[in-house]
Order: sequence, then C-alpha cells, then structure tokens
Amino acid sequence: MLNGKENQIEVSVFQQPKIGNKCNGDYFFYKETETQFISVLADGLGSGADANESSSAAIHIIKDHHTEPMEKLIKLCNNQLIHKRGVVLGIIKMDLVNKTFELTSIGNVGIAILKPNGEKKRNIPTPGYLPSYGHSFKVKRGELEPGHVFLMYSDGVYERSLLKHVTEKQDMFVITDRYAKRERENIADDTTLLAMRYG
Ligand SMILES: [Mn+2]
Repeated sequence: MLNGKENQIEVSVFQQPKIGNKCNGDYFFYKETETQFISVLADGLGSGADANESSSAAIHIIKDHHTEPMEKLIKLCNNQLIHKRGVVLGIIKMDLVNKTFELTSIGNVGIAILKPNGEKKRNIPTPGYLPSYGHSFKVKRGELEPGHVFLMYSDGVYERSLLKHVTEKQDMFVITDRYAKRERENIADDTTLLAMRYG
C-alpha cells in the first residue's frame, strides 16, 4: 500500500498479484508537477512476467513523456508495444492550471469519478487493447472541481464491491484499505486500485 498527499492530489494505491503469482502483470505510475497530475495503469494481457514486460514498457514510455498530450502518449505507447504482448491501459491527466481533466481507458481498465455531490460515474472504455492499428480512442474531458475523486483499477478489482462501498467523503487510504480488507482473499487476477482526490 502506498499513500500520501503530494501537493494537490491525495493518492492511495492497493496492489496485489493474482494468488499464487509473485510477479504482477499490472504496472502503474503517477506524478504531480506544478502544472499537472498524471496517473497511468497498464494491465498486460495474461499474467505474471510476460504480462509485466509489456505493461512496464507501456508505463516507462509514458513516464518519459508525461507532459505530452493524451493522443501523443497513446501513440508512443502503441509504437513501443509493437511485437510485444498487448496491454489494456487507463490514463488520467489533470491540468492544475486550467482546472480541467482528461481521461481515457482502452480495454478493461476501469475508471470511475465520484463527484462532490455524491454522483458516481463509470467511464465507458474504448474496446480493444494496444498495440492496435488505425483505431481512434475516446478521450473524456471535464472541469476539475475540488473534492473530485478518481478511481482507476485493473480487472482484478471487483468493481461492484468497490463502487457499492465507496463514497466521495472517504480518505483515499480508507477507500483502498477497506477494499483490500474485503477482497484480499478473493484475488483472482492481478489487482491494482488507485484512488485519487483533487483539492
Ligand atoms: Mn487483468
């Protein structure tokens, strides 16, 4: 479990490999600068070391170019993965100057937004995975409001359980810790859950 308040975004992460595996095929990264916050989650198809090779390649290329626009990041990632095993991917970018966000998920990486008014909204992913050819990817954009909570998770997370119990008022650590305690014994796939609050 990782957690901490870095400047404007409070982040907590729960990650655990599939029961019986040592190596996690999910890989994530997040970073806050003065002008932006970015978080990325990649889930390599399959599990274990082969999956990890692809998901870590995807994360590293985005890490090296994290200030580039969304479309460019996806393109870089796509090029990096040609001849490798595929990944599904989620990216959330927050513009801390203009107070806007943009996000995308490709394949089954879940993203949900909890608004300060209690509304919960699941993002509809673009079907498929990377690498892919000639595809366009849906990018969702919106205004960033103080108190906005973003959840991003791999398909090892039991989404119904997560969304049923979570509220926008909880600390990020509480969200990941309670999920871990409820579901730790039922981890059927590599699992990563990131909880992030702005403001
Ligand atoms: Mn998975």
